[in-house]
Amino acid sequence: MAVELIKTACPLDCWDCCGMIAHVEDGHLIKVEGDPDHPITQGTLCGKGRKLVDRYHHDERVLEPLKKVDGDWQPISWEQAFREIADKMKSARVQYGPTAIMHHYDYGSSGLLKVLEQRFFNLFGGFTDTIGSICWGAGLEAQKYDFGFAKSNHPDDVAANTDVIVVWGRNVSVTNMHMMPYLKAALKRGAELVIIDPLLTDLSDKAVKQLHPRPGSDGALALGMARHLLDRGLVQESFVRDHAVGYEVFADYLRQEWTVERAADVTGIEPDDIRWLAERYGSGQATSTILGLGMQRYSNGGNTIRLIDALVAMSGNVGRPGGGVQYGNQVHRFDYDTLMANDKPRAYRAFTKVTEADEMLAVQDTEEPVKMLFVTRANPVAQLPETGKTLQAYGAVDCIVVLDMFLHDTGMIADYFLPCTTVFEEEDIMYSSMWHPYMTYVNRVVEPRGNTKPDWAILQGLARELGFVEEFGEGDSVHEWMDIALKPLEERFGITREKLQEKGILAAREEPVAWADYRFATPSGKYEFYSKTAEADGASPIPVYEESVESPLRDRARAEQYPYHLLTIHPRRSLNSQYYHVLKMPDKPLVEISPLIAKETGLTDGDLARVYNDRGEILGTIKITDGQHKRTIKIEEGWWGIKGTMLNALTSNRRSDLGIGSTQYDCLVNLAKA
Ligand SMILES: Nc1nc2c(c(=O)[nH]1)N[C@H]1C(S)=C(S)[C@@H](COP(=O)(O)OP(=O)(O)OC[C@H]3O[C@@H](n4cnc5c(=O)[nH]c(N)nc54)[C@H](O)[C@@H]3O)O[C@H]1N2
Ligand SMILES: Nc1nc2c(c(=O)[nH]1)N[C@H]1C(S)=C(S)[C@@H](COP(=O)(O)OP(=O)(O)OC[C@H]3O[C@@H](n4cnc5c(=O)[nH]c(N)nc54)[C@H](O)[C@@H]3O)O[C@H]1N2
Ligand code: SF4
Ligand SMILES: [Mo]
Repeated sequence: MAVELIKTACPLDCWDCCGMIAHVEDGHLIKVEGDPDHPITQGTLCGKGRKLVDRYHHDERVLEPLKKVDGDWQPISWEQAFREIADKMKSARVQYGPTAIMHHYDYGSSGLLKVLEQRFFNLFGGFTDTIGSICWGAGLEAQKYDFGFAKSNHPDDVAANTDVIVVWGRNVSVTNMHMMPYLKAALKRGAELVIIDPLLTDLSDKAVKQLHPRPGSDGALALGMARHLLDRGLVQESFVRDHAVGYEVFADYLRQEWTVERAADVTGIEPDDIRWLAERYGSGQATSTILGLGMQRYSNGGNTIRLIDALVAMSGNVGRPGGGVQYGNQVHRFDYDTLMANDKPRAYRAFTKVTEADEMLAVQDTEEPVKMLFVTRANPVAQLPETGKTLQAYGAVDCIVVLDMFLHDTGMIADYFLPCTTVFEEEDIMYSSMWHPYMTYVNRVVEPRGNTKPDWAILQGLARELGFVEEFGEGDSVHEWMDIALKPLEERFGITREKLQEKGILAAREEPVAWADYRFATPSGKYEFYSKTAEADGASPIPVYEESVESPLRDRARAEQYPYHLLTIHPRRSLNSQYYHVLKMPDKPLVEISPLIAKETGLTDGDLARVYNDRGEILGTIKITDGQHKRTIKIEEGWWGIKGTMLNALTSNRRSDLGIGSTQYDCLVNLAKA
């Protein structure tokens, strides 16, 4: 039997959005490889991408709809599942209105059609939405104020034109591995690499210098550099005069409140290092600032990104080849509103993901409670901060419906578990708004395993039961939905569904340098050091630095009790919580500490330690790592509570300053031998 090769794309929520080729023999999925025709990812996949096949075949994958009866799971038919869930939805709607049904969703799949969830709830008559982003909300809002939206230079531009690469809080080789060849090409050409990260990364030894700011203090670092540019006359006057608004207000703030020395005190970085990097920014060389999401998961995270944007802008590195401040790339302007039926009159209430537990609990004894919770492409029990609160709030809901493939922490507390297909068993369009502008057509590779269905088909089944299936879309409407969503891209770039199907991969934007025409998407049309939009939103109109809530400089008493910063960063081998059951993992996470922490706590390699604060505690195995910020602990996130580690029991559910993002890295803890 010949092996059939079918093109698809990796659905994982990753910067790279790789093109993939699935190998199928006699209807059986054998393996996936990278698609060499993908202009960016060029035929390579990471381990997680290759292991998507293991997720597809996994023994623990749920293949039948399940209902919890007296604490045990019972397989039921789709008909029964649809009927019972629809009945519960109807009676909640009659008694309390549609907002009694809440929807929590996240980035479990980057498929375009996943947003049909919202179409379903809108057509139902409304729901309680969960908005904001525990992932990158603060930084997105920051870039909205500064630029209009987040847009990045093309990866080729970094490879060809950058002189100084500043990787600022992005763990490139782990989370964005297809960036590596571009960085290597730039380094080979003679570009310099600077890393700004409290932790060591694989790139650390390739850098001319790494700065290790105290976690959460990057805004002060940007301010110290900005002040140095000002003092040395290294500000690009033509940019701040002709293409920006509010620069003078920001410059006054710099003059009045910031010096390099103050920035050094706040960040713990040597003043000479701050000047050194500032002079690189102001040297006239092309400097590309590659931001990750690490430093915006703090209570001051939005302003941190705005301050970095301001530094890059005043140094003349916005809109120039080899420059830019790369945070995200929101160039795929699909027509979501029509696809989601957002114009449908409906009852709508929005909670914020990061604080949804508090908001749910606050309404539970009112006339507008949450009675049912739908969770799709997310594992909030594991991934939302302050697990204790999530469990309490979810525990107060009458019925939880989870659409997923595995019985993870959230699946286990559901009342109905509806098994969905994997990327290999459905058609879709995959894109990521994080980095490159390409989108890929996802062909169906194999038939659905067992009794699984694509998310849209599950929602369609419920819509039929609820009486609005015609409006939702009957039969296989996948192509029609794609056509609706692609309309604006057809108008701007000539991208139609047929063309995408034929070509496989197309870019939503061709120009290599973001904002090269200096026509920004802000209300003024310029770069906004001073944002009236921010002001109207109740935020500071210019970016300012404030200590994060769990900073030892702000809350000394807390820092005495919990003297170490905990960074629960993204894992090398898993994608958030999606692989912990697929990988052979040790029982407990590694807790990486500096030699100083080892000395202060008396802990040594291999010790079992308690990591704790007033919110919770976990157990882990100590590893001493030299070279990371001396008061910072690293643990990779994504563990499963039901397998023993509830990592987010330690983190707080405070919101970020801008963009209702999370503050999961704004977290002080203590350590003790267990
Ligand atoms: N292998 C793998 N790849 C992934 C993911 C995964 O789970 N695993 N997740 C995907 C998702 S959902 C996302 S959002 C992205 C995230 O991609 P990244 O932003 O690259 O990853 P993070 O782990 O969030 O953090 C990045 C870096 O920020 C640093 N950092 C933390 N606090 C600070 C600070 O205060 N200042 C500075 N300068 N640096 C700080 C951390 O030490 C870390 O090295 O990756 C995507 N890719
Ligand atoms: N402590 C700490 N917590 C964090 C972070 C951190 O750095 N530290 N990072 C945060 C970040 S950046 C993010 S993005 C969030 C991620 O939070 P989540 O998105 O909730 O976490 P994932 O583990 O990616 O879980 C996604 C789920 O979607 C399922 N899934 C995959 N494809 C599909 C599909 O097509 N349909 C359906 N219905 N389900 C599907 C997967 O099986 C998986 O269970 O976590 C956040 N939480
Ligand atoms: S997880 Fe990221 S790097 Fe890995 S295959 Fe998927 S898109 Fe590519
Ligand atoms: Mo994320």
